[in-house]
Amino acid sequence: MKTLIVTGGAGFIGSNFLHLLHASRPDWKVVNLDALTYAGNLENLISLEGWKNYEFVRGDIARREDVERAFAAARRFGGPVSVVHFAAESHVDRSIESGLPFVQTNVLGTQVLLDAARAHGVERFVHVSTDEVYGSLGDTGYFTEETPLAPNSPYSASKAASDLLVRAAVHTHGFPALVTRCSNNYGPFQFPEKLVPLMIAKASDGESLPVYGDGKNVRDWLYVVDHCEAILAVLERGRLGETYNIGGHNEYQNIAIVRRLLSELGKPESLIRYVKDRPGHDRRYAIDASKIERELGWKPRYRLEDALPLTIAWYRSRAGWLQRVRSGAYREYLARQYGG
Ligand code: NAD
Ligand code: TDX
Repeated sequence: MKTLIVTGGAGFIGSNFLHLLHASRPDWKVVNLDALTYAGNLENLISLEGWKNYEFVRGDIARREDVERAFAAARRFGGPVSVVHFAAESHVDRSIESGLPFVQTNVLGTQVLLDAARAHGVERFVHVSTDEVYGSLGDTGYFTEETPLAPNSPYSASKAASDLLVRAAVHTHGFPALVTRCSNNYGPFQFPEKLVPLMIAKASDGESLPVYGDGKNVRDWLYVVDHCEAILAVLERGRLGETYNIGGHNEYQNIAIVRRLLSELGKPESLIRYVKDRPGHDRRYAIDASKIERELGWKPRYRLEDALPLTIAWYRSRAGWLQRVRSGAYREYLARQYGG
C-alpha cells in the first residue's frame, strides 16, 4: 500500500494515470492536487466517484499553502508519501504566445513542490518530463538519457529548467527523485489543442485541418496507457536519481497521422490545409527507450495502427465530452462548484 500525491491529475495524462491506479492499485491512497486551469477537467475523473481512497485538493503547485493542504490530506491517509508530478503548462503553441505561465508553473511550481516534498520526507518523487528537453533531431539518431539538454521552445526550456531543479535536489540534498522523459502521447481525455484530438474534432465537424509547415515534422507517438504503465514501473521499481526515457517506437510524420485520421474517419483529404509553420518548430523527436526496457522490463504494448482507431472510437463515443470541452461548457461545473 502506498499514499500518493499526484499533481495535475485532472489533465490528460494525470487522469489516465488515476484510472490506472484505480483499476490496478485500488488499496493505494491517492490525493490529486490540481489547480484546474483550462486544461484541468474534473469530468475526466467521474469514474473515480465512490473511490474511498481518493481525495481531490484544488490548489496551485506554486503556492506553498496549497501544497501543504495536499500533504495534510496525504498524512490523514497515513503511511509514507510519494509524489508523481504531472502538473504543468503543457502546450508549445501557448508558450510561444507567452512564456510566463510556463515559468510560473513548470519552474517555480516544481521548486515549491520539491521544497515541500523534501520537508515532508517523501519516499519517492517521480518528475514527469518530456523528450522536448533534448531539442530536435535530424533524419537519423535517437534521444538517449545522455543526450545534452537543448530545449528550443519556452515550454521545453521551462521543462528543462524543472528537470535541472530536480537534478540539483538529488545531488545537493540526496532527494529521492526520478525523472521520466516521454514522447508525444495520444489517447482518451486529451485536450483538443494537441494534434490528434484537434484533428479528430475538426474533421468530425467538417472543418479544415491546419498542418504546420510542410507537415513532415516527425514525432514518436506513445499511447497514453503505455505511458502511464511506464510511470508506474518507474515509481515502483526505478533506481533513485535516474532518468528514464519512454517512447513508443512509433515515428510518423504529422501529415501521415492526419491522413490516417481522415481515412479512419471516412473524411476527404481535401480538408487538409497547410498553414504557416510554428516558430522554432522542432523537426524530429525519436526516443531510445532501451534503458527502461532493460532495467524495468517495460515495453509499449500498443502500436499506432491499433491505438489510433481506439482513440478515434473513444472520441466518437464521448461526443458530449468533446463538445463540452470545445465550447468551454466543462468550466460551468467548475464555476458552480468553486465559483470561478
Ligand atoms: P495537461 O495540460 O493535459 O494537464 C495539466 C494539468 O496540470 C491540468 O489538470 C492542469 O489543471 C494542471 N495544472 C496546471 N498548472 C497547475 C498548477 N500551477 N498547479 C496545479 N495544477 C496545475 O498536460 P498533460 O498532457 O497531461 O501532461 C502532463 C505532464 O506530462 C506535463 O508535465 C507534460 O509536460 C508532460 N508531458 C506530456 C506529453 C504529452 O504528449 N501530452 C509528453 C511528454 C511529457
Ligand atoms: O494544429 C496543429 N498543427 C500541426 O501541424 C497542431 C496543434 C500541431 N501541429 C504539429 C506540431 C507538431 O509537430 O503537430 C505536432 C504535434 O504538435 P502538438 O500536439 O502541439 O505536440 P508537440 O508540440 O509535439 O508537444 C507535445 O509532445 C511533447 C506535448 O504538447 C508536450 O506537452 C509534450 O512534452
